[in-house]
Amino acid sequence: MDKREFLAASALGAAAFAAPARAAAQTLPSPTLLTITGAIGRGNRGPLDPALDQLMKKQGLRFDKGHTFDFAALAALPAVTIRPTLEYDGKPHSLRGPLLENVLKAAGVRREQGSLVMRAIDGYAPEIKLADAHNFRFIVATHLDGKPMPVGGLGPLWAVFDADRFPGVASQPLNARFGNCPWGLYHIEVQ
Ligand SMILES: Nc1nc2c(c(=O)[nH]1)N[C@H]1C(S)=C(S)[C@@H](COP(=O)(O)O)O[C@H]1N2
Ligand SMILES: [Mo]
Repeated sequence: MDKREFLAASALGAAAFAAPARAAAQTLPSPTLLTITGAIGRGNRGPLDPALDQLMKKQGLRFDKGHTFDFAALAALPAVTIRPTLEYDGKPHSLRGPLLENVLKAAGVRREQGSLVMRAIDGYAPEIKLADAHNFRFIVATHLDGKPMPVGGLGPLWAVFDADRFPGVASQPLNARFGNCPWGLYHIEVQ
């Protein structure tokens, strides 16, 4: 086998190896990462289960229906990439994910006024106006520098916007720009 044939054969081999892994990943059930409640559409899950929804119960959430997204459902929405300078290391990083606005639309949110409480796993829960979600083009980031974000880091989801691109925000010091950007996002209440 010459070098070209060998490379072609090993590429085929790699493809044959990767294909079943991909198929398995597609059929494996994947956990909900984000639940949206409040003024949503029909929803795809029922009320808070006080026995089994322990984190949400502990954080005082109540709802009679919700719209849930797993990673694939979020990744299936059109993604945008932003490149804000992060306060953690003072460097620009790429963040990719669907526009928050489109995630809300996919959950059947029809209103344009009102507010959102975006809740993170550590209980941090900033409230922003729906209009600001739109004006600042918030995204629900699924990837940081091309990689999914770990729980324990900034993930699995981060509601964030391109702070460098808005003069009123970019004029603030780095550590004052991201107060409305919960990392570890897992729940949004539409009010
Ligand atoms: N999940 C979560 N996100 C958060 C915070 C937090 O405490 N928890 N703090 C916010 C604030 S006030 C700022 S200034 C930035 C940086 O805070 P941090 O160092 O706590 O991440 O993240 C924002 N996002
Ligand atoms: Mo802050």
